[in-house]
Amino acid sequence: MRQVTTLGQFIIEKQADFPYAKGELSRLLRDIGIASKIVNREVNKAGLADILGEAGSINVQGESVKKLDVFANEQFIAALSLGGECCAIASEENEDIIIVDNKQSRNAKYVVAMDPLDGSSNIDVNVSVGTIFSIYRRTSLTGPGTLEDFLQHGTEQVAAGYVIYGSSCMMVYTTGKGVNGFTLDPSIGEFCLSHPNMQTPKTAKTYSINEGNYVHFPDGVKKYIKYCQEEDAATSRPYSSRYIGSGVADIHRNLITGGIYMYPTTAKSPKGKLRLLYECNPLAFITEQAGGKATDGFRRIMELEISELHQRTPLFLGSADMVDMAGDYMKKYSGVDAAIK
Ligand code: P6P
Repeated sequence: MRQVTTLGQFIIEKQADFPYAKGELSRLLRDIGIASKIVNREVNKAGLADILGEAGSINVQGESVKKLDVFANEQFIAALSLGGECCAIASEENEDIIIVDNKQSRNAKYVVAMDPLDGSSNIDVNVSVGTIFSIYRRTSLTGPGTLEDFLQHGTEQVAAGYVIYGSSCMMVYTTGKGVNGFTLDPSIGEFCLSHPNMQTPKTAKTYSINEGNYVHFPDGVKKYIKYCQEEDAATSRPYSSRYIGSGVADIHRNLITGGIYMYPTTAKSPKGKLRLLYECNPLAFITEQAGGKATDGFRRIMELEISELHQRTPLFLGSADMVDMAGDYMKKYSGVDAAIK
């Protein structure tokens, strides 16, 4: 029988890498894993709305049917609150931070930022969606968590990860010592190590961007897209355009096969669409730990100043050489001043 390492076993084994760890981070990751399994079960039933009832309705069991992003948000908040290892939560679904104010959590040393169900608009068409999470050590000393606990550079992240609810359910996370992927084995209800020490190729032939926004892209992005589309056998061009519209799905594919994901400034999103705190920083941490890069077109994502919980930023993320080249085009044709206003 092939040796199977479950997420729980792996977390405990790796805890030894942190000599002063007393298990809090391990339990926090366990709590996230539990909520992910519950969300996965509901996501897999999403196509049965006719049988199970539409969001907002009362189903035949007399239960109120929630929109899946609301359901996911509630599951992660409940798991993190019950686990007692984090003192505050920031969520894409909540305007303000959520103070976890029970006896055990009040003085817990971690805060968690999350997008509980990224790409949820794709659920009704059976496209993969994901959860993104980021864990910081609180900067406040004791008592209820504060907004300032979240306004830290991405380089201060203690751990980050995503869960992809697709053809299989996978959790991919890092604690700063590499990236590891776990696939849910429904027969035993455990996440099992399936992608140890993930490394993303330095270059590849896939670019991911919503070209419907082309007209309003910065000139540097337009020039880079044209570079990707030119014919040149020596550099395997033209590249392939792959854009699912669900960031976790696009970024997970590119992490494994190599590629670049870009969400630059657009007319509709003049500061970029994706959120720095609970989308870009965690995805950047994972990508860098896998040997890739993540910038806003000019600067390293994880070094950007953050002043608001839901702050947006442009995102160029993936294979290091591709992100570098896109950055060269941005510097040459879009200039730092033009892109940061
Ligand atoms: P658009 C989902 O809403 C998301 O935040 C990412 O997951 C995804 O890559 C992007 O937005 C899709 O945005 O504007 O191309 O539909």
